[in-house]
Amino acid sequence: MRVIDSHTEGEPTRVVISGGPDLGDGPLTERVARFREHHDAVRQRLTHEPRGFDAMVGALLCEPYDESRDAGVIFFNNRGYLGMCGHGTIGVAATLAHLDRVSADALRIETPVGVVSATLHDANRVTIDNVASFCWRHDVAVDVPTIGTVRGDIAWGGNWFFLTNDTPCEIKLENEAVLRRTATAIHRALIAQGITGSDGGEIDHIELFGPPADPKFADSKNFVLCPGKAYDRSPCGTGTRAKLACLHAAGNLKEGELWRQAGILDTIFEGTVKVAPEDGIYPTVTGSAFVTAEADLILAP
Ligand code: PYC
Repeated sequence: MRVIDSHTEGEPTRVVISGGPDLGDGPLTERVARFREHHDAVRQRLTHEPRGFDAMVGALLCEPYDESRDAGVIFFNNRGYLGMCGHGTIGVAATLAHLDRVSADALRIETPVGVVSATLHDANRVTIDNVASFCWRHDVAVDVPTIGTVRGDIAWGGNWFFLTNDTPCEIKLENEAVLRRTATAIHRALIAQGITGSDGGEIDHIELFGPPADPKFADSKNFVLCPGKAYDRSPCGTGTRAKLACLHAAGNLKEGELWRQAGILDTIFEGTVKVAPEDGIYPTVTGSAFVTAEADLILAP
C-alpha cells in the first residue's frame, strides 16, 4: 500500500493513496461497514506495530459518492473507525496539496458523517468547517469509581465527547499517565452507567481541560483520550468543535469570536463558531499539517 504520512500539530495521519481495500461503491456509511466486516486486517496493518503505533490515525482516500465532491475519506485508528477526524482532515488536505491534487482553494471532502470543507491558506495551513456540532447535555454528573463524582458536558463535534474541567493535575506531558488513567476511568463509568450520545452512540472521546501554559497564546489546554487508549497529541479537531459548541451553548463564545485551544504539547487549533439555528453550530477549526513520509508498506504473510 502506498501511504503518505503527515503530522498535524503533533498528531499523525497516514493517508492511503493506493493499494487499499476495494470497498465497492455506494454511500461511505456502506463502504465503512464493508471495511469493518471484510478488511479489518488492513486497518490493523496500517495502524498497529510494526508499521504503525497507537496514535496513528489512518485515512483511506476513496471516490466520493457524490461526484461534485473532491474526495471521499474513511478515517480509522488502532481500535476501529472514526466518524470524522479534524486533525486528520487537515492532514488529508496538506497531503493532497503535496500531491498537487488541489484544484480549488476549498476542498469538499465526504466522510461517513457528512461533508467537511477544507480551505488551504497555503500548502500547510488549513481551515476545516461544515460539520454541525452541538452540546447535547450540560453538567452531567458521573460517578467514577476511585475518583468520585465528575461533572461535565456531552457534545458532538463529529465524534462523541465528554468534556470536563474536573482534571486531577496540570495538563502536561509529564502527567500523561495520571491523565490517561482518569480519562479511562471516566470512559468506563460512562459505559457502565449507560450514558451515551443523543443517538445512543458510545461517548468514546474524553476531554479534560485546564488553564493554558501561557494565556497570551491560548485560551485553554486539553488532554483528549481517544478510543483505543491513545491520547491525541494535537488539540483534537472534533474535540475543539465539541468545546466550541459547549462554550457557545453556555453563552461564553459569540459568533465569530476566536477561541485558541491548546493540546498537551501546547500546539494550537484556532476555532470560531457560526450559528446554524436548526443544527447547533458550524465551527471552523484551523491548524497546520506537514508531510513527514511517502512510503510503500510491505505486507508479507
Ligand atoms: O482531530 O478530530 C480529531 C481526532 C480524533 C481522534 C484523533 N484526532
